[in-house]
Amino acid sequence: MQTNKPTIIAVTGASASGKSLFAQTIYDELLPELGSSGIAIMKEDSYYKSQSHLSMEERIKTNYDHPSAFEHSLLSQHLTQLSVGESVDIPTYCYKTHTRLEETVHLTPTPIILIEGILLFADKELRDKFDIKIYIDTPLDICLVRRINRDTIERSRSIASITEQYLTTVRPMYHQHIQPNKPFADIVVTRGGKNRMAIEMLKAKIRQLMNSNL
Ligand code: UZR
Ligand code: MG
Repeated sequence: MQTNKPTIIAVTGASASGKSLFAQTIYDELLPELGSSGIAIMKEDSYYKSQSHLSMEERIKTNYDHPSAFEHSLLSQHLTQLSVGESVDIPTYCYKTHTRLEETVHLTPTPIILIEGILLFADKELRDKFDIKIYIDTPLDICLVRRINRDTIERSRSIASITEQYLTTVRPMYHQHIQPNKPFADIVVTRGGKNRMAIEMLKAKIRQLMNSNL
């Protein structure tokens, strides 16, 4: 039976900045010692709104880099539920069909919850739920190269569609809704998931939190 409120650690930054790798590395390296009842990982991407009511042509035109593309209210509600010890069912999103799938992922609260996503700092209500706020500060040209490699392989995209999306939404929305929220961060991390010192410092902080919870 868990008594203490979970510590929620948010990792944000541009698309393909290394957020997922940063959060996943911390999770993978702490899992053996903390166990799945000690640490959990979530993605803001799971909360993309389903575009199932639109034609494929319209789905492709949707601006997925704007805060309104996410059901932040549901994410916020889930974080509140986890904070009071309740389990949640996290939606599953498919980037290929741009829809929410039937299946959900059941999550029971853990003392440490990592969450990563591009627009986590864009909503005040959501932002206020985070105990530790981290911003991954990777130059946009590096993000673009990574995004081309990733989206052709993992998200079934053509280079033409990636560059088109990049110019119409990814880059402008970064300047409007991601980078301006950098000052909300407690910690700004360079080099994303490859910054070993930042990873080690976060792991040390998490271990300290776990020990003080005992
Ligand atoms: P990360 N995205 C899609 O390309 N299609 C979707 O159906 C939903 C999201 C992209 C989105 C954003 N934007 O830049 C990225 N575009 O997923 C966020 N265009 O995911 O942080 O893992 O890069
Ligand atoms: Mg990612």
